[in-house]
Amino acid sequence: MAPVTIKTGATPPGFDIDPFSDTFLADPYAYHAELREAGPVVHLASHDVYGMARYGEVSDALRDWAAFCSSRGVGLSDFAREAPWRPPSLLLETDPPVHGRTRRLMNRVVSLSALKALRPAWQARADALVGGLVARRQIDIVPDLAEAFPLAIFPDTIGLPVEGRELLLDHALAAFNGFGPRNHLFEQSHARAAAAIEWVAMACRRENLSADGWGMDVYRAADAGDCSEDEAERLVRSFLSAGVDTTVNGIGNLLHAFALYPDQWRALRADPSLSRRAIEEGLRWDSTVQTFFRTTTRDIAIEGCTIPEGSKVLLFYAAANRDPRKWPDADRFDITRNASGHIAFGYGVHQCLGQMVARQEAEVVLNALIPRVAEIRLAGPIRRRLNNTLHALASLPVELVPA
Ligand code: QZP
Repeated sequence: MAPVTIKTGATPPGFDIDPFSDTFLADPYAYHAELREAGPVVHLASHDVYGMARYGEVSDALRDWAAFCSSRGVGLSDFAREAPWRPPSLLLETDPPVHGRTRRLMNRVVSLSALKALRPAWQARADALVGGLVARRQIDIVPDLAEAFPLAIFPDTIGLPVEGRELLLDHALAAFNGFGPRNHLFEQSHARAAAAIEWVAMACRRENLSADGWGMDVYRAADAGDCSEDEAERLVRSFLSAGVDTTVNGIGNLLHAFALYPDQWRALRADPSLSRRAIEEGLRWDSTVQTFFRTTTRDIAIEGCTIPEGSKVLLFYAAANRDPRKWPDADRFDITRNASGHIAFGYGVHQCLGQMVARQEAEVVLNALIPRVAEIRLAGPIRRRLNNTLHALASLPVELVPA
């Protein structure tokens, strides 16, 4: 019998470009295609970590929380080797069974009935805000709408102090840069966010929360014995870390897509029942959260290559969401497509706790724009706000052409 060589343990193909470099972050989609084509798993030489960018492999890894764990951090830093820059999140940076307890508690706070109750007030705020913007005609979508709307409703939803709320934006940008390497984005945003981090720590304490917000609901869960007082404080911090810049850039990226594809805006106006599909397609086409890491708890074999135990693996959610193996004509923004199955909100046990909040925010904003705005016309060059984790805009100047 002829000897058979079974090839295992091979090293994945190398990829030299730093995925946290300015050039990569400024235009990630060009590099995502290269990453997907290089193989199902690559070795990212710039940080000696592994990377996966195809839909199948990224979603398989997200499903397998035991082999691809979160408790060693979902950033580049391995909590088993380095102390985290802040106390770990009790949701994001935990594994089952610890995760299940905090997650269930938070799921009860962010309930569908809680959201439904908020919707009329959110719609009224969106209508008033957009009405004023259409009257001005020339606006910058990022500060004037994408930042202004979430800041108008989310702090009230949590029950935060009024003074200093705008610091939430800097706080979360630093948190999201904190998942990357200690590059200039990390250092600059953290230097800038010192006051914001202090404000958030203050705002999360029981005595600073109003009686009718989701923050106090978390403390009520502590009173009922579902978590400790210290855990409640850290869970409220999760709302503030996760709930602001994500929805800001989700709304910004969606409206940017409509500015680039005026035919899609016309299609939405012709059939506003497409707005839910449009939101999912916006998330698929330009995913706010571009990447997160996992850490392997054992050797992982993928098509003859091995990822050793204890490796950091960078999962490119945004690349998976444009994988042509999964999505026909993947680079096209098409609000009539069925984008369900996208992993912009992640997948598996950690799938976004706030996804229904994000969707409701986007929906009321679209509801406000559809009857009032005939066209979202680009009126100048966009500026990006480079971030190690988020695909973010600093400026999106447009003319809102009145309907
Ligand atoms: C989740 C936390 C919003 C997610 C994309 C990421 C996230 C960030 C922070 C936290 C949770 O602090 O719990």
